[in-house]
Amino acid sequence: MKEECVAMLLAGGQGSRLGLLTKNIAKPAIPFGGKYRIIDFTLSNCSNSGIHTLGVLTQYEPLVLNSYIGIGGPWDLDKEGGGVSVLPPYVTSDGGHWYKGTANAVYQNMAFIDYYNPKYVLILSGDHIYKMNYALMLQEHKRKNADATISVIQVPWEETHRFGIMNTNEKGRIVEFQEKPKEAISNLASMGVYIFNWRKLKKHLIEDEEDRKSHNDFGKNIIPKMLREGEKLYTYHFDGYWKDVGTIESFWQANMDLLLQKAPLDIFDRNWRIYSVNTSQPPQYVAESGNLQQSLVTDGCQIFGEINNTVIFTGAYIGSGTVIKDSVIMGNAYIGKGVTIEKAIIGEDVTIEDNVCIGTGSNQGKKITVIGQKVRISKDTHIDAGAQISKDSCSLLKSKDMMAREGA
Ligand code: ADQ
Ligand code: ADP
Repeated sequence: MKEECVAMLLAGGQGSRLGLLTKNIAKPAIPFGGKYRIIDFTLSNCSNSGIHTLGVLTQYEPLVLNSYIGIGGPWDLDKEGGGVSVLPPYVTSDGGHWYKGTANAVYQNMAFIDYYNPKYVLILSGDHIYKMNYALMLQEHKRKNADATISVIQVPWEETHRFGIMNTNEKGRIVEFQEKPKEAISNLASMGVYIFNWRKLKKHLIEDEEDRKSHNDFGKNIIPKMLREGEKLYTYHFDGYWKDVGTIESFWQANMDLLLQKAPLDIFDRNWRIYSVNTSQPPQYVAESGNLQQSLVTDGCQIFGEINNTVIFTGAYIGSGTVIKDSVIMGNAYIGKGVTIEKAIIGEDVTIEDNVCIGTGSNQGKKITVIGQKVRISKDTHIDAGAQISKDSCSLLKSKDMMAREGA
């Protein structure tokens, strides 16, 4: 089988900066935007860009992710080309290893790529929210006769330490590159989206594996190595909306961005659909006592309370007298009566009993509160803004009632 371009989607990072949200679930599988999981954006981009052969490299908490992706039907990736293959680390005759770094993950799957004998390989991350036509980037890559093309975007200076940062000459050829610098030379950031000529990349992956000091990472090792050795690396300027949702703050913000009247990322765009696995749920119901403003509310929800500037996923129940603002409420939440929630992320299958307050105290409206999946918060409990509550920590919470009884 021959494909011009094969995509490899890196989805195996631990996502530790997302704290509780990635406790039992890989970052790319985290619910986003009411109906989606984070990885839907990249999978849909592939499908919409005409890329039909895709390897998804998973390893950390892969269960939900693997079963979610299946054979790629919802994204229309099961019809042409090689389709989607989920590629976890596997055991070989010399033992086999976990994916050490991003480059090592691709190195361990060179046989998969070679099977399709492609001229180009597109490397993608599973944790970005954006709509991008990779076919246009490939066109540029060919036109410049590049060895590698890195998709770039300007980021705020204070965020440069999170990214690969570079300088180019007037022709867009990369002349300097720093991975996550303390002091950045520019604010031109790598989006972690790369196109390589496969023969060249393969050579560098093999050489990099021989270097015992290497972290076998694209940003730390492969890009700097290619630059050092005089390969032709070019930038491709992306001018749309792009967000790396690797932190609680950026994840919350990207959800909020969808709620603006002129959202910077249009999910209603019929020319660039974002596909997702559909659950069959009844339509949402808004009761007479219910009130919705500037919010995304998904199938199967029953709303008796007031919702403002909030994303609510499938199957939530929101009781009467409850007021929710600036929040992300994931699937199957049960929220009782008289609850107030401000600036919070509520995980899947959470139960919040009556009269609970979430996001109070001196940091109210400033810090994001996170309630991990399957947590149950008992009646009358107050949770300060900025707290992160998991199933283990939640037994330590005391309701106002209990504190009064104990004379606190
Ligand atoms: P980071 O965002 O820190 O930097 P990194 O940790 O390398 O990204 O992860 C990139 C992707 O690879 C993520 O989707 C992650 O899940 C996955 N991943 C991480 N380790 C993996 C492993 N061992 N096996 C399989 N998958 C793995 C990178 C670049 C920067 C660039 C930013 C843009 O290094 O230069 O600016 O992406 O977000
Ligand atoms: P974060 O930086 O938020 O932890 P990333 O998804 O960017 O999340 O990846 C994080 C790091 O986790 C990477 O440096 C990667 O090498 C490491 N990593 C990837 N897989 C595993 C794993 N199975 N166990 C431990 N660490 C891992």
